[in-house]
Amino acid sequence: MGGTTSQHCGTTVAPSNESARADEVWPCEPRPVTRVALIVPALNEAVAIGEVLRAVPPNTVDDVIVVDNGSDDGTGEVARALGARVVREGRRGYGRACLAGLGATLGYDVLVYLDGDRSDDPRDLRRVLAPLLAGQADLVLGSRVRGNLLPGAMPPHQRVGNWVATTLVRLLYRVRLSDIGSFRAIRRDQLLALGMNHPTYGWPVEMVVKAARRRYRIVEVPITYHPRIGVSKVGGTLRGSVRAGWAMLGTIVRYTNGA
Ligand SMILES: Nc1nc2c(ncn2[C@@H]2O[C@H](COP(=O)(O)OP(=O)(O)OP(=O)(O)O)[C@@H](O)[C@H]2O)c(=O)[nH]1
Ligand SMILES: [Mg+2]
Repeated sequence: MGGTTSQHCGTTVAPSNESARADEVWPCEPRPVTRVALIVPALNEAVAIGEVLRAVPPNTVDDVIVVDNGSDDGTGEVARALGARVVREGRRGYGRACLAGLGATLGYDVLVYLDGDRSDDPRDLRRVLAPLLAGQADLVLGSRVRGNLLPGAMPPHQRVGNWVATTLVRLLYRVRLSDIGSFRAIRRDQLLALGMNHPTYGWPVEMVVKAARRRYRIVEVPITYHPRIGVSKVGGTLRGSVRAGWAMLGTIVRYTNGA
């Protein structure tokens, strides 16, 4: 950990090159320091979370927060043992977990979310953060469709649901996207301004449509998507898929009227 660094103003620094004097004091100009927190919502992902955390490249984020959404398989303990900060959210729901993660990020500038089942690849973190840190985007979305969708990672019905959701977003909000997944980065203040409140699977699309309404610059970057480790709770089950699809479509329609 320990990502983007700053020069501390007013401090005496050792010269980094021939021309600098040994007693040179850096001027107290405000320097932008971008502090990045990674948030990983996790419900019963003990078999996957270790691999997720170990795959986070060094110096990409300043803090790793695992939101343990009431797991009973020791997910939180595994995450803590690997150095993550574990936040508990007892009420189930993907959106509630994401919101609890947001609540634990005071002092951070940029937040990046990815799933705890190892389907998202933390080795894509730099790629997802890059447009945001370069000031070229307000919301960066990892696109599995434009990226490397590994065999078995996304069942056919999930692809169809994704196509329906992205088509509706294009027609209703005039934003052209290839995918609405969960790996994304956004400035913390801009996320707070959205007033996120979907408790479950509507959260990812809520962020997208609210950002679109506010004219945030939304940029997609290709990412790799693996088959999840462990048992599928949503995409691989009919019940989970229907509930997730319903929450997504309801959320897309809901905010067309500015609710
Ligand atoms: N399903 C579900 N996932 C949660 C919840 N809280 C946190 N999560 C985590 O949110 C991430 C995404 O959930 P997943 O279950 O992987 O959802 P999915 O990717 O749509 O579907 P599957 O991977 O097929 O289960 C995972 O890291 C979960 O552990 C919750 O209440 N329900
Ligand atoms: Mg998953």
